[in-house]
Amino acid sequence: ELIVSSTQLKDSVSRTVNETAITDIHTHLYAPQFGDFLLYGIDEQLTYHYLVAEVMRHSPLSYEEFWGLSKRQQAEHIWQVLFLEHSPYSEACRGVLTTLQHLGLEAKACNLEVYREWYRSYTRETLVDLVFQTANVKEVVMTNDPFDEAERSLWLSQSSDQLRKDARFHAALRLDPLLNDWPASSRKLREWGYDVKEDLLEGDERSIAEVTRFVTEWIGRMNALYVAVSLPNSFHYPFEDTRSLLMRHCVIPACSQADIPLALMIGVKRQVNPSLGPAGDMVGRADIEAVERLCWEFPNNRFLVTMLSRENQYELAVLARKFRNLMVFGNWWFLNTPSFIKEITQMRFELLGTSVIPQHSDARILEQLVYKWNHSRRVIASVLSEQYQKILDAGWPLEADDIKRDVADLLSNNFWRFIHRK
Ligand code: RAT
Ligand code: ZN
Repeated sequence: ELIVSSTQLKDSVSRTVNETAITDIHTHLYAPQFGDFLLYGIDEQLTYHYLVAEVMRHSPLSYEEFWGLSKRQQAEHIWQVLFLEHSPYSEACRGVLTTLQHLGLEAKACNLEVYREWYRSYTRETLVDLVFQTANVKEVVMTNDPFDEAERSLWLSQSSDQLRKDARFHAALRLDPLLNDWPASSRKLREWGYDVKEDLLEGDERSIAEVTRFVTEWIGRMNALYVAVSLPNSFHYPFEDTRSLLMRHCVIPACSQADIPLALMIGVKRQVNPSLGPAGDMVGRADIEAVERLCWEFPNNRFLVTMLSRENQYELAVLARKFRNLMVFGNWWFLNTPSFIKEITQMRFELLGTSVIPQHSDARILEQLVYKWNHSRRVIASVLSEQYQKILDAGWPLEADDIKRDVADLLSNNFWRFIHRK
């Protein structure tokens, strides 16, 4: 079917974007087999750390008082302050509303019991089905941390086939502690039977082999699609530090051995206000040359990269023009807001055409898949329509099937091709 008018174009693009099932390449969700690890429900949605940061700007409570409340009380406080006493139009507040709307729930219930009651007729499994269907997401990648004691013991106690039973959930091996806090991680590794020195020096073949063994074992145990790390805005590479050494000699070689990419999420300044707990992290502009040097030094490795600072987006997109082993993905965290998604996605489409992964959800709570993807899909469809309109204007004959192909690439296939699976 040939696209001949602007109305037909807009319809076709928005229909295709809505109907194409998503592969969500970075979330904090867990398969139902992980039990309580999978968060859901109105209380979890309302106590999302994005909303905690917002409520503390209005709340009369001290940090200690807020954290002293039970989860239900925190949720009630946030509902009262952010939704009833002010209009909930921030992205994180609006997200809750979009989710309620798409799940068929009342927008402004007189109290949270109304919502809690609704959830009682669902199990983890049936809610996962409902949410995946409502969000039109076909599969998600989890964030799996072997340094988290609870998660580690789950992987070690269950057969990993059991944990990987639900094919909609894939694992990613997250290595923040290893690369960002070596002193503490090296102690743990020793406890777990890896012969590593805390004072890690270039040429310490034994420690290097042992860390590589640790990474390789966990890639295998999880059947990880990629290895991931979030890095501070002060990240430099190469650099005279343990992180550089571990990346160069352990993590990157383990990735090439397993033929999987390394995902770098760069630009988070952790805990600038620890009183806010998980809501206390800040953004900082980072050094793009670190990514340039990695892509250059390891042409046979692949890097999935997202950066937190708006100021880094342009240079990151340009860098992807220079290195085919670099895949830019997502609008991360504070950038996962419509105005930035629009600006950044448009720039990426102009510089990189269809060879990007425009978005991931970062959902921590199951139902967030609904709003994060609803909001992103709208922006992606509108930016995409503009790009297609420009080539129509230039006389290019555009078919509805071309749109389908491109959208499937953007929302799913680019990822699978980049990681060499499927
Ligand atoms: O977006 C978030 O929920 C953050 O707290 C982080 O988890 C971030 O996405 C990360 O993966 O480090
Ligand atoms: Zn995340």
